[in-house]
Amino acid sequence: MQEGIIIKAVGGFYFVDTPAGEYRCYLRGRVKREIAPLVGDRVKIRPVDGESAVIEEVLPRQNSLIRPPIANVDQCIVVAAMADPSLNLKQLDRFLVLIQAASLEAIICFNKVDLVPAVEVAAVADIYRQAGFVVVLTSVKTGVGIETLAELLEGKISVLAGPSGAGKSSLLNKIQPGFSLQVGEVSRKLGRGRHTTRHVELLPLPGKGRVADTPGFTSLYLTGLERRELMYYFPEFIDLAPHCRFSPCLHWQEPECAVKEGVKQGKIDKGRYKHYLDFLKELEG
Ligand SMILES: Nc1nc2c(ncn2[C@@H]2O[C@H](COP(=O)(O)OP(=O)(O)O)[C@@H](O)[C@H]2O)c(=O)[nH]1
Ligand SMILES: [Mg+2]
Ligand SMILES: [Zn+2]
Repeated sequence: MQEGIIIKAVGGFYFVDTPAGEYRCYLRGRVKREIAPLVGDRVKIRPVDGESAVIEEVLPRQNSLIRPPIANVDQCIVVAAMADPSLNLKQLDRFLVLIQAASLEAIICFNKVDLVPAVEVAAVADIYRQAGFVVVLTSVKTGVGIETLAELLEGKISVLAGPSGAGKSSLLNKIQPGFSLQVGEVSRKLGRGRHTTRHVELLPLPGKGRVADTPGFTSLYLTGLERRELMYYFPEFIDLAPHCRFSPCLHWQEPECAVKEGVKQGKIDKGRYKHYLDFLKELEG
């Protein structure tokens, strides 16, 4: 038996990467009844010949996402362009909430730093580093930050998220020119047409990492979240919250709230706090 990882599923077959190479696999009936394997699943396979094998067992999952359907994801990189399309911090904060709610590590990549003054980039990066996130600043055009991003992807399974046009495909092509992923605006027709049998594939990165070729978190609705849960996805609130007068405190209308005090004192970014309140409202409905 060999151990490997499912890197894509096409036409009823599972393609499994193992130290001995890639196998085209099918499922044993018994396994089929127990679990529907996902891309990213670690599996035990029994080779039939040099190319094909049978999946005998799906090993326990660390986690799984529904959209895209993928298992054992370590982290999600949110790619936000500094310009073109213009930077939307509320959307970024929304991504950060969704990623953390899915129990994934969130990393922020501000791309296209070549398009705006360096002080502007530094100011935005500062907000998110202060809040406790890992931030990487990149430009596909100048090459700055690409190596740092590549290092963050090493040895991990990653999903990229972020608006169309932010530079997700360009960044991956820069890290691994062999990918030749399509760059530029995807036409509406192509993106939504009925020919988009979106299959997920894990692409191999230099340094043993893998990255899903489909963008994660395409639906940005905060449905399914509890209002009380939201605050946990604003890591900069965590140290202050124990000092609030009320417990639990929603950090909204309560008096003597340490988080609101933190906003006044500039310890917490005003914009981030506003987005927190916006999301809280959204979850009311
Ligand atoms: N100036 C500049 N343009 C970039 C950069 N990265 C990507 N682009 C351009 O932005 C557009 C969208 O890139 P793409 O990779 O398709 O974005 P995706 O939709 O997130 O995959 C393309 O025209 C790229 O050439 C960058 O760092 N600087
Ligand atoms: Mg793309
Ligand atoms: Zn509070």
